[in-house]
Amino acid sequence: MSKHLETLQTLTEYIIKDHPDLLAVFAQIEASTKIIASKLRSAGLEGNYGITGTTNVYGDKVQKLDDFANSLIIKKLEATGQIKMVYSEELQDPVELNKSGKYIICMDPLDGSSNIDVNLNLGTIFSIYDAKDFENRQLPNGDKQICAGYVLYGTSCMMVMTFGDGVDGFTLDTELDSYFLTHQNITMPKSGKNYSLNENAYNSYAEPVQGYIDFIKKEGNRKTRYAAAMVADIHRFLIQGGVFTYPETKQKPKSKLRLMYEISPMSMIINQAGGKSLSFDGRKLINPLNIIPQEHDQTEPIILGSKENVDEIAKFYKD
Ligand code: AHM
Ligand code: MG
Repeated sequence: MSKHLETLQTLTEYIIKDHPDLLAVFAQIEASTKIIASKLRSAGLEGNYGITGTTNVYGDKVQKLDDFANSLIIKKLEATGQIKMVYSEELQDPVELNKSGKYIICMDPLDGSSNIDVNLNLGTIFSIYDAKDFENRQLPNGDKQICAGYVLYGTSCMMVMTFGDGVDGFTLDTELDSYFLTHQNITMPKSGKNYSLNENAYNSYAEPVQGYIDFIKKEGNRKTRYAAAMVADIHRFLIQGGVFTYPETKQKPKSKLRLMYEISPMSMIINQAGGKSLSFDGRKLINPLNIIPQEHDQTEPIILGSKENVDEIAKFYKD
């Protein structure tokens, strides 16, 4: 073996060293994501493609593996005894696991579900909050996250996370069944040529977004990168630079992506890696981490990525 794995910190060592209170929680997130990764690899063989026949709170058809990932993570988290509430993209209502639990978890158990049946990239997104900060079922707001992370189920399985002090990435060694710290202190490029945006919606975008699309088309040296899984696009941009957008449209001023499950955790990660994240409140661009959720399934427009790319788009909102 030429991997020098003995020189790399494991996820467990990393958590023991700096966040020992979260050891049980991370042990269970780790276990869940390893099982999900394995289920995804064998989905075609085990007949796990396809839908359950139900729809979620957003009207999306729930895939069998969406349901599997959601139930699995909740069950694993419950076993820690430390989780007060779980809010999930796949739950109609949040679940209370332990009244006196120390933490609140928000998650998108399987992001990019349209990729399941075609064997493409998927992710799990999670946020951890201190339950003390949110009495009486007050919804957690992004700037109070104590940790935000995602797992990318790609050619390798990777966990990327921040505790508010930089971003680190761990790669799963499937032979040893452990995550190893392979990407320390990820700093994203200040700008990049990549962008993720559904240009087919051009006619329904508002003027600033149309202006930006016209501008980059005229310039002619950008690269569209659309994985249909936010985790995959963001991971690319974190490493290579670029900008991810899911903006407001005339028909849907609140766009599609979920504040508590997708926007808040990804914004914290991007900010911690030196990037930038903006939402739009209908009048002006705002920091999405300052939005106080009114509903757990609230959606918001989002632009996030390399700082210069985000600032470039922001100019079209000012003009
Ligand atoms: P999901 O969590 O239901 O899978 O939806 C979220 C995904 C994002 O990951 C991705 O960026 C976006 O939806 C793609 O949307 P669309 O399929 O409308 O292009
Ligand atoms: Mg999602």
